[in-house]
Amino acid sequence: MASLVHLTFVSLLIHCLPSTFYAIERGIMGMRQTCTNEGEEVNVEQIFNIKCFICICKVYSVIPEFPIYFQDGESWSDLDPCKSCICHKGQARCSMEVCPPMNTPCPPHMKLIKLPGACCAQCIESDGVCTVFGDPHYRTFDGKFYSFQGSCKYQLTADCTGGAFSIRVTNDARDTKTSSWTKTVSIRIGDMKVNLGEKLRVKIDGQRVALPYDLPSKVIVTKTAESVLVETAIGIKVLWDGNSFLEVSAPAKFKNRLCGLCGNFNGISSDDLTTKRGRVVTDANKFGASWRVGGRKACSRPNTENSVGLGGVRCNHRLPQRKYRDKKCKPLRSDVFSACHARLNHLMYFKSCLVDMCECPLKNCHCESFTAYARECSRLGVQLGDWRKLTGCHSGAPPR
Ligand SMILES: [Ca+2]
Repeated sequence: MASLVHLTFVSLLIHCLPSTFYAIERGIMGMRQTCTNEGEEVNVEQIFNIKCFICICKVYSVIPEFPIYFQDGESWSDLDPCKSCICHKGQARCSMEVCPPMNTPCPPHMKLIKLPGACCAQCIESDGVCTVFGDPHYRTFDGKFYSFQGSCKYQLTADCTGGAFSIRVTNDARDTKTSSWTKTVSIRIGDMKVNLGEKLRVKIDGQRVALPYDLPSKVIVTKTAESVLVETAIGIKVLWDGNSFLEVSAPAKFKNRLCGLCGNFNGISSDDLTTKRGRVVTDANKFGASWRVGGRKACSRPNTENSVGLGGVRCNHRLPQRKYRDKKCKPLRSDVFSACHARLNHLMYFKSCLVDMCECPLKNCHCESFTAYARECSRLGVQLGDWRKLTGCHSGAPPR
């Protein structure tokens, strides 16, 4: 006689602790469930493979096939720079960062920049820019304007604290009595020398190089139709048009460390005419001469007193020319540049233009001030339109 066998299952009360849940274990993937029955009590008639598991969060990132798992209480913010999350009982609880609008103004000398990996753009100290243009006029890192027509070799700028770099310029009088133009630019970064010569020729450690030139982790030199750009690994950049426009950019880490014709980069323009001996002067010629380097043989006008020009006063006796100079420089005050007038005073550029027109062995000397003004406007975020076409200035450094 057959007997009936009654299988009796053990009834088990499951009560998982907070932040845990019960589930049937199905290999490792069985764990990857959320806390749906967290804290519930259940009677189960099957004890095999029933367990309490810690609640975890399953989060999909860039690659959906490979979700990321977080333990209860674990937080993360590296999957999305704008989102920070915490795993709470199997659910990701996230808070989103709200960014200020992109046109939020920054304090002076700062720029709104979104850094890689950051959620919002933030005000970051902009690079300091020193500009040399015309015959020549200087606008220092701290925004001080002056004219200095010395025709020797000078320290334009250098890291006077750490000695990381120096930039020297040799000026040429081009057979004029009182003017000068940048002839060569010598950049030293550590033990490497980059020399920018006439016709945009570039030498590195004395050897002529073809452009573009890339020395990894040291320097990149590129050339456009009208200028050469040297970008160094320490952040110093030099742009030169081979003629009359030179621009040096220095990152904020060099603040208070520089000295030379481009000033000390301490954010204060009034102390920029500090001589090599540390005296603050008002005479640009005294200041400039103090930064002369090399011997007399580097001077192209050796017989003139201090090899220095007479600055803006030399045109005063040439009044008949005044109308012509005014006419040539007038676009700076006109609608061509009006979009920028509220952001950047054009007066110093206009005065520089008048000086450049006094003694102009080349064509279009007035364009040099226009180029310098347009580039500074561009840095301030002002769109000018095609000012070159409107003014007939086709040479010089390209606008950014
Ligand atoms: Ca200063």
